[in-house]
Amino acid sequence: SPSDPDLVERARAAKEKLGDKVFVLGHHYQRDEVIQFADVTGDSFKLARDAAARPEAEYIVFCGVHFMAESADILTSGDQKVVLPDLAAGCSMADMATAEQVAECWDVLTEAGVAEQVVPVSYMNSSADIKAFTGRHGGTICTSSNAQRALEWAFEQGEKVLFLPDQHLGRNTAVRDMGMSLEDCVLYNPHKPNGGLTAQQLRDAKMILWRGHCSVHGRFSLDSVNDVRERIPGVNVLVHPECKHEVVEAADYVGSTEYIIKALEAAPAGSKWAIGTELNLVRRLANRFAPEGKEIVFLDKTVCFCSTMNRIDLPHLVWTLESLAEGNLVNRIEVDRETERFAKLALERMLALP
Ligand code: CIZ
Ligand code: SF4
Repeated sequence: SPSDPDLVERARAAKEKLGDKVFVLGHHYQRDEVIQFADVTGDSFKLARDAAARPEAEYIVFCGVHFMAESADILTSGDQKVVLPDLAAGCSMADMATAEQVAECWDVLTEAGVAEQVVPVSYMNSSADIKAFTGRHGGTICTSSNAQRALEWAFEQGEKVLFLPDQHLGRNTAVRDMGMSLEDCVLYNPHKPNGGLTAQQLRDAKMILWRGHCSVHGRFSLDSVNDVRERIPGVNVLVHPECKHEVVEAADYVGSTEYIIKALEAAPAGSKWAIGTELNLVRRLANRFAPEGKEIVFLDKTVCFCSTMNRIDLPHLVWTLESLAEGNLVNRIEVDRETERFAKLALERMLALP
């Protein structure tokens, strides 16, 4: 159990024994029982950079999901070992775009005669293989904070963007933030021949959206928004751009995790907020801001954790820290050098965005 004093003490003791050799990263969506042992918290990109800023730490324990640990391995030095406390902590969205599917998509674009005009833009929430594909084809990575800047850059390099793997972030950024129309976007379905698109559709499109989504943010609906407005008069609806387009259109504010936190910090006492993002984070924010008189509720009526994020729990963290303290390197995440080279190229293009 989260408050099991024996487990809490064991985690504390193992961490103390490891000292500066270990640095524990906690993603915003992690459980409280894990977050209490994090040296820093943040979104996936901030955490990867925080890890790189700690070269003295031999072990980076990444409390998050697999693609995040890969990104940390790519951005840290070769001597640092990135460890994921449960290897089954994947991301269903990242899994929706495999290296084989994306290579096949590029063949489809080539046959339609458009590949030369296409610049890939891949969301941070993707495997190292997809980041490497992006780097090889002249594209960049983006986060939910800089997606618009990444797209603006990409449209300076070419006429079309292939956006991977989150259709919602791609569509919301193009339509809501950049004034494109829904007709400028087409959806590439990797499970259909030619992505389910004709060569003419590919030639006409500006945004080719990969058919991936986040199962957590995808759960919010227009009904969730209408219900909460009825339940809580005067509520401000604030959602993450991984939500469906209709939800984003109905919301009052849209932004990344860091944006959500800053908006709540700046909110006046007495204000009411319904937040459309992962539940561990929303609950922590609700508790943190309740003493300031800010009422914060989860946008949906039903609970909605990220099940893979939640795989990292206190028992897994204790096992990981005790293993490392005994000199056993467990659950290392290591990206091969060739993949790392091109994935890093794509990440560096993002870092160089204006
Ligand atoms: O939905 C996620 O997994 C997010 C927003 C992750 C991240 O930190 O970028
Ligand atoms: Fe993946 Fe969604 Fe979970 Fe984030 S919240 S790790 S995008 S499934």
